[in-house]
Amino acid sequence: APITVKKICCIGAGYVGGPTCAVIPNITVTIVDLNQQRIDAWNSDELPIYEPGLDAVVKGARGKNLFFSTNVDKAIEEADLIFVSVNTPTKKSGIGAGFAADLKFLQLATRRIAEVAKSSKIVVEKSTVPCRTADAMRTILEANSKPGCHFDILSNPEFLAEGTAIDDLHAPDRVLIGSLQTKQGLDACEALASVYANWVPRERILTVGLWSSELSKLAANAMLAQRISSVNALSAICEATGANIDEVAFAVGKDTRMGSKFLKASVGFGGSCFQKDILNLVYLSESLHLPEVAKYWRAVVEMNEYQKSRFANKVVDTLFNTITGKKIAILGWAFKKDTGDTRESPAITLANHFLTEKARINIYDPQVSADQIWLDLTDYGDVPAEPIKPHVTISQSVEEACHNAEAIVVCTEWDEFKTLDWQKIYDNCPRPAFVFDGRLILDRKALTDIGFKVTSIGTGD
Ligand code: UPG
Repeated sequence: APITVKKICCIGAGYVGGPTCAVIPNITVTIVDLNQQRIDAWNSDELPIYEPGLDAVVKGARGKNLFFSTNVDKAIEEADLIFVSVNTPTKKSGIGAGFAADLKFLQLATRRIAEVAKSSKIVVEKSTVPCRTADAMRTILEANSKPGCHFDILSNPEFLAEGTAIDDLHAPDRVLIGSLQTKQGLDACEALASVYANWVPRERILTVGLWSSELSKLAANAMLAQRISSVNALSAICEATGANIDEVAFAVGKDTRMGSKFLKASVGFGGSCFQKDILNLVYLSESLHLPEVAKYWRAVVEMNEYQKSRFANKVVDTLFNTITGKKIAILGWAFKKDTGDTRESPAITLANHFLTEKARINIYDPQVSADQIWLDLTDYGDVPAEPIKPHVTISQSVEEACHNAEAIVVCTEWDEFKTLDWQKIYDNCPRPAFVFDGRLILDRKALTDIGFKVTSIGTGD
């Protein structure tokens, strides 16, 4: 008989686990995490992550079919299907440091499942992982399982983007499930497909082999990031020639073979996924003795680093080759709008660059806390805060951040930055007043008419 999933457990209450499980209807879902503080936050009025629409979804389901708990073992025992969505950060030391993913949390979770389970389970790898991880999980589970307990491993990578997570989850372009192509593997695959079929049309649920599923996730992110690096590389050519990157991207995107999305030039891509996944792909290519392939993908990350430093240098150049002692307002700290997430945010790179040049920086972001900004500036405690403290101010509003600023640098494309009272801001700035649009969102003409000297990405004038 087909397997019916009645109870789901999700290990890891982060950006992926929380939203993905919150949208599952009709089935009891318990999201567990060892971090008591995070679970408390999920159970409170103030959720631990900011995501448009998430509040309503969580508050509508919580206590009905959605539960948050630190009792990992109980949730594992009761579930027929377990999502593993723990974090898989890039290794900081040892083999593959700086490239390979650290699978410590994933393996701990897998071992826990093997130890605690008293009945058969479907275990779903949801975290983005290097290829072959599902295989490793399978080995761990099979080596540790009790008699009568059988484990099926599925790969089910998540494609949601932060800032649009709820919409992406409600109407995904596709759901991808990878399984072993055995009878049992295919049955498990069908059980998970039936969970999604509660709200996703069947033709959007793709079923493939384990490896293909894992590689598709890395491939999707690498190819998306590659589009941004391509457009950013072209933006440098535009600046040198007088062409306009928005016009070029628009013209290119009209080709239906290309499509118009993900062609926005910027100060560089950020977020927890792109760089990490590409580096995983680079590492995989190298371990497979494919150095040319590794080099190809590595260039996407290198172009991104170049874009960030190119932009930072431009600020310094424009301010007559020195920013020492000058006040610079940084508008936006999150890696993109509509999220409070700052992982790999280009704003961090820019801020560090400005601090190295001995500028004073004023930071404003509508969703990022001062505590988080300090964690980012000190690389989570690795860099001492004392020496930079006198040079950093965290502001509560744009007006405050821009007061007396010699340069205003837009790092995140928050909608509120488009409708600011720029005249008022201008009145409080020394002359000449410089604005740097790292996201191509400002009305260049309107700002120039006020008197600002505007520099944006990918335009020569
Ligand atoms: N970006 C640009 N130009 C564009 C599009 C995006 O500069 O045209 C930047 C954006 O500002 C951000 C980064 O690229 O800094 C990543 O943006 P986005 O992909 O929208 O956000 P993520 O939440 O990181 O989502 C990516 C994939 C998603 C995947 C997730 C985790 O889009 O499919 O699930 O990473 O792997």
